[in-house]
Amino acid sequence: MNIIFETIKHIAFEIDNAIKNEDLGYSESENSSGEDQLKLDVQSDLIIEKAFASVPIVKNLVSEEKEGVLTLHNTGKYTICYDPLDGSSLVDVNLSVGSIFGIYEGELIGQNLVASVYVVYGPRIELVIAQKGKKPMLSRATGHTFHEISEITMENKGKLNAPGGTQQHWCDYHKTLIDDLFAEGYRLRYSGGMVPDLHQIMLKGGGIFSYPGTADKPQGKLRQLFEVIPFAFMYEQAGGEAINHKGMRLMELVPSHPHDTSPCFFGSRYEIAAMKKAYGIDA
Ligand code: FDP
Repeated sequence: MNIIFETIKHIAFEIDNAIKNEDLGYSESENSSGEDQLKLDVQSDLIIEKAFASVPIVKNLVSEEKEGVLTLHNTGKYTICYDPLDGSSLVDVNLSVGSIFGIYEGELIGQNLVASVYVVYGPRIELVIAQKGKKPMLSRATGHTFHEISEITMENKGKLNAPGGTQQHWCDYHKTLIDDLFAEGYRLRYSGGMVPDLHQIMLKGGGIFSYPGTADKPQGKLRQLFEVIPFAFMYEQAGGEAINHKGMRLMELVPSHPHDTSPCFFGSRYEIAAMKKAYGIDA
């Protein structure tokens, strides 16, 4: 597994370099979800594919930017599902973006995720690794080296509220949840980049990030294999919780297609309990 983590560190520097120096325009293609691809999306995807091509333990790659599964090494053990540049539409306004990696062993279902990693490209490059039975570990880059900073532990209750999805299409009980949290003193923190938004909530102790199902997107927007399950694992390992609109752990998701999405709620215990109450889910 360490070889995978080391490869991701190498990838992080290459993608950071591309973000800082390459063309920010659109490519001529769309990804599997029908979104226009930036040249940077395509380039980041290629950087990752090239890097894992020389890591025999990696059997398959599944990318947010590609349809289907790419087999690299038939004798490999792990499938890496990744979003090469999450929130890439924020690069042109110079906000933080990220890469997310879910490492699965066997069938691509939540309970087969064995580790997850994300990278935040912000004023500094930060990387968080989560493994079973351990608190997520935050590392920060200085020069071309990552240094471990600290384990991440979420508090029981936080102060931040990151509400995704178009408000116009929220259902009444979701609106009530969000309004009640603000009425309790929660502060709005939503940049439109899942990685920095979830990173901020974890590092500041807690809060809630939600991307619900809405009238226009009943299954939400965020992809199960590349975004939802890897972050659900992070939050659970940090002492938080991650559930869907029915109260099911996101780690129990069984995607039927690599690009399936799911409504999702990530938070500390207090805010997830508030969400369950607002949604009428038995505790
Ligand atoms: P983006 O489309 O820019 O890649 O992955 C999807 C994502 O960003 C997340 O990073 C982000 O949290 C979400 O979409 C933002 O969606 P909204 O614009 O609907 O808030």
